[in-house]
Amino acid sequence: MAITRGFTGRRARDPRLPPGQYDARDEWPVLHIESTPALDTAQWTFGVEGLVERPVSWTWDEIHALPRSRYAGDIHCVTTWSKFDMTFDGVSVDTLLEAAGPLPAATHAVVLTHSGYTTNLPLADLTGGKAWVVWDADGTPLTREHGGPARLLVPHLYFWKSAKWVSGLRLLDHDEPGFWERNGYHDRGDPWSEQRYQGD
Ligand SMILES: Nc1nc2c(c(=O)[nH]1)N[C@H]1C(S)=C(S)[C@@H](COP(=O)(O)O)O[C@H]1N2
Ligand SMILES: [Mo]
Repeated sequence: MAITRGFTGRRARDPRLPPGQYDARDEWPVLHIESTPALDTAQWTFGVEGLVERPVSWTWDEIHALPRSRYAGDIHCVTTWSKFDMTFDGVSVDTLLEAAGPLPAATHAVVLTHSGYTTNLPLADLTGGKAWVVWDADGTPLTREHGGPARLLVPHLYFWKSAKWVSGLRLLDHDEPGFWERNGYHDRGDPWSEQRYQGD
């Protein structure tokens, strides 16, 4: 019996998979450096500060009163796992920035968290429908280890930009490296260009 290997046995690489990544399928790894904080939604706040017309801070109830926004799509971690077709619900960072009114001088942001982790982004990567503060993943509240009650979501960049237990954004007129960016990770982290480490 003739066996034609290759025609049925090999699957094409999924075009949604950036270079060097694998499909984690049902697994959603948990990765963070600090210990998981126990944050009560009654105490949780999110603020926009720095180079803005009016610093704004929202409580849990206040941020839920803003227009909802959903991301449906893929996420990519620098440790090489990707997950397809996730949904996250929350509010668009555009909505939050609009309320604070970024000053013309603002070009970058440092993302702040309730647990001390930081990461940095050009404002252009946080605006235009590309970034969210989210509290639901795949229709259920974010678990504490995945950043609950709420985390940042910047899915077009490697997942270390998506700070868990997010507490706010500080707008700056310059780039200021966050935790991993000071410790060898790439400043921007575009998975499609494999910007994993400094010098990539
Ligand atoms: N507060 C905080 N957020 C963080 C991190 C962290 O160490 N602390 N690690 C980042 C990294 S490197 C990754 S890959 C993702 C992992 O998110 P997950 O555990 O929900 O998969 O969280 C990001 N956000
Ligand atoms: Mo990561």
